Amino acid sequence: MLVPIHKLTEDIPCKQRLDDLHTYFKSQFETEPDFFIRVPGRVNIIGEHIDYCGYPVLPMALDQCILLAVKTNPSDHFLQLRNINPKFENYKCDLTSFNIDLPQSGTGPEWYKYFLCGVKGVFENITGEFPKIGMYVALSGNVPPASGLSSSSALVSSATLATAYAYNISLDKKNLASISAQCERYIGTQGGGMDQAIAYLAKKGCAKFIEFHPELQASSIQLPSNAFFVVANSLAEINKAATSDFNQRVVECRTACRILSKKLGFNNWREVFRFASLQSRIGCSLEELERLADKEFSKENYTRADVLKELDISDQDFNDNFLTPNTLHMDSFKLRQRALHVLQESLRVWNFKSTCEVNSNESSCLQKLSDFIGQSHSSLRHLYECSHPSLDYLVDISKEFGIGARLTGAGWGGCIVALCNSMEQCQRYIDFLKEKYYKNLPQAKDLDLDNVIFATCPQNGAEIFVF
Ligand code: ADP
Ligand code: NG1
Ligand code: MG
Repeated sequence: MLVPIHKLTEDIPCKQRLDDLHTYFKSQFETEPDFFIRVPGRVNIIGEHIDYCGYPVLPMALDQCILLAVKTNPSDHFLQLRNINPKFENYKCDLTSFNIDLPQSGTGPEWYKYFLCGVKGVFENITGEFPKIGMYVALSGNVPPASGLSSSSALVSSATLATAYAYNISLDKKNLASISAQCERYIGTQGGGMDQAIAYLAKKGCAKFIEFHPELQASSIQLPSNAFFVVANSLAEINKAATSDFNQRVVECRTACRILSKKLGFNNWREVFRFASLQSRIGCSLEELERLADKEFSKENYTRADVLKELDISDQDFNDNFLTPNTLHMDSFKLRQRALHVLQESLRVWNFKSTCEVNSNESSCLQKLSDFIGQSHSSLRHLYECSHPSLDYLVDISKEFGIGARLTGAGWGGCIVALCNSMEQCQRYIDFLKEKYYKNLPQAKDLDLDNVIFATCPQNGAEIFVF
């Protein structure tokens, strides 16, 4: 399936933003763009921190998206980037020689480095020598950044798509999703591919069940017609590439998986670092793997020495081949808790999917879905420890209101997603959170609440627009 190319018509939902971007592009570059790109953010309904373990997830695309206006310039080889939001500085580089060097610590990478990830990803997929052509690019984004709605992957995927189209390489959606997932890792985080997959493969009206093992696959899930989703931003921002929290969880999962593989006597245990691969090799159910993890990981906390002993490897080997540059300091590993979260969360995704499939729009069905959502948050909070006090508070007050909610995206800040049973309930719930949460924030009067708390339904994936 190829990324669709549409004519710019009047009935495009983001037409006004495209028009504004068009005007901005002309003011910046004094020329017309050749084409436009739209790539959506996403909300993950259930299945958190399991994509990088090879397990399926269940996201849907949002209205909020990254838009690009692009013109290629075969007469030079410079990338010139502008952002309609003046907070983000202009950028220019030579496409024949650029680097994505990352800041040592503290603040996250500069915004344009996410764009460079996409360019680099495409370049690596063109074989042989090829001439570099210049690109003028203007960007407009309204996915709340650093909030778990995948602004980063919408940005990286938009750059991949723009570069692929400019360089005339295949517009196959799965191929582009895989390239985008791989190249976003140049930003320093070892993500699993959910965000880039939904960015390309999303379909209006459906959530997607996205599988990664043995290969990328997306099938449509018809949500019950009485299921309505609200996204609420805690406003605690967290740039995932600015801290090592995300990669620490990835490392804990990979380590737990390798230890189990070794205990089970697999000779190539080093290569078995995703639970989904281990499960296929054993040929067992998720429940059986969970029982195994429960039995084998008896400690609440594993020190580095414990891990080295379990794997029978040296400290040097561990640093060189198991850790990432920003997790070299790790000396505490909660293997049991992380493994149990991953396996139980994966089971919840399957149960959520089958509940949707047998659904008769009865309230008992919605109650079940709501329970899975509540259990997911609790597991992320207690076993995976990636929540934030503001997220926990939002989930707790939602429960008081009778609504199941959970953190969505990587966590440590960002948004919750909540399940309501009607548009009317969405509106009452939104009003309730405005009163109970947003009104009390110090920045209350400056908030654009429509982009902070909103009802949402599944949108299409990436598209190209031409004149
Ligand atoms: P998210 O959960 O939104 O994916 P990340 O921490 O992974 O959060 O990525 C957020 C980063 O992506 C921002 O700090 C910024 O560098 C970049 N980004 C997101 N949206 C935009 C935008 N509209 N313009 C420029 N950069 C953006
Ligand atoms: P966000 O919150 O969008 O940065 C991250 C990962 C996903 C997935 C989720 C947790 C990236 C690009 N994205 O999302 O792959 O692991 O966390 O479920 O690393
Ligand atoms: Mg991200």
